[in-house]
Amino acid sequence: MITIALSKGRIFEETTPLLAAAGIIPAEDPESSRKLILATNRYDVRLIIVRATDVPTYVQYGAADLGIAGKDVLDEHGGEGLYQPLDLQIAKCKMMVAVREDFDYLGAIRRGARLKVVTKYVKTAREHFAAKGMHVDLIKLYGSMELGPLVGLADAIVDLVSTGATLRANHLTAVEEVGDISSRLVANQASFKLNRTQLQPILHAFSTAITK
Ligand code: PRT
Ligand code: MG
Repeated sequence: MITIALSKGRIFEETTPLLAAAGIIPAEDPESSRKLILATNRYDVRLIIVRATDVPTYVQYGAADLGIAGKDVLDEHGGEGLYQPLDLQIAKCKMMVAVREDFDYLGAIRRGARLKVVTKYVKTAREHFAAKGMHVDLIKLYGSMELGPLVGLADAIVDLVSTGATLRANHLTAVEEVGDISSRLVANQASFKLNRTQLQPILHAFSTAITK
């Protein structure tokens, strides 16, 4: 049995065509079903529905053979025990530094001010500012980072941006790019060797179906 770990929402939606290309059709829609284990049309493939941030953990420990997770999530996890054979080019966005529209970010950097930054992506943010030689105080949040600068919790946020609508709605503006984000196929290293004959065709179908 091949187990694939996925999160609901945008990753599931954008993965559905890739799964179809590999001849895998989920028996149910996770948005309407409350089941956490979904059967597919293939007797030898099942899907498990987990939080996006938990996908690497399930695959690392072998509870899933394959998983699909954002580069943002994988960078924070560290990638131990995982192969990352494919960039699926789905769920694309950018990791950005953003501040209030009225905040002078470049001026603050020039003055050498010590900025307070809220983020869910502490490791990524730490590495980004360290590479720039900037001293920042990082404050970990689990969501709604956009609120931080509005209520005086922080000067800046590090978060994902796709359309920019969330920033605009909260009078924030992106001032710096941290990196491009897309979702990757990840595989458990031991399972990848043991189940090569079952996994290879899925990988091949995914790589052929990727829209660049
Ligand atoms: O939602 P939940 O707390 O369960 O977990 P999650 O947010 O980690 O999962 P999910 O399903 O929302 O995101 C899964 C993956 O999609 C992420 O790990 C990213 O790799 C990718 N992705 C792509 C995004 C976005 N685009 C995105 N725009 N993840 C989140 N966002 C959020 C962003 O954090 C911000 O709050 O959308 C908001 C900005 O969107 P715009 O369009 O207003 O700019
Ligand atoms: Mg979300």
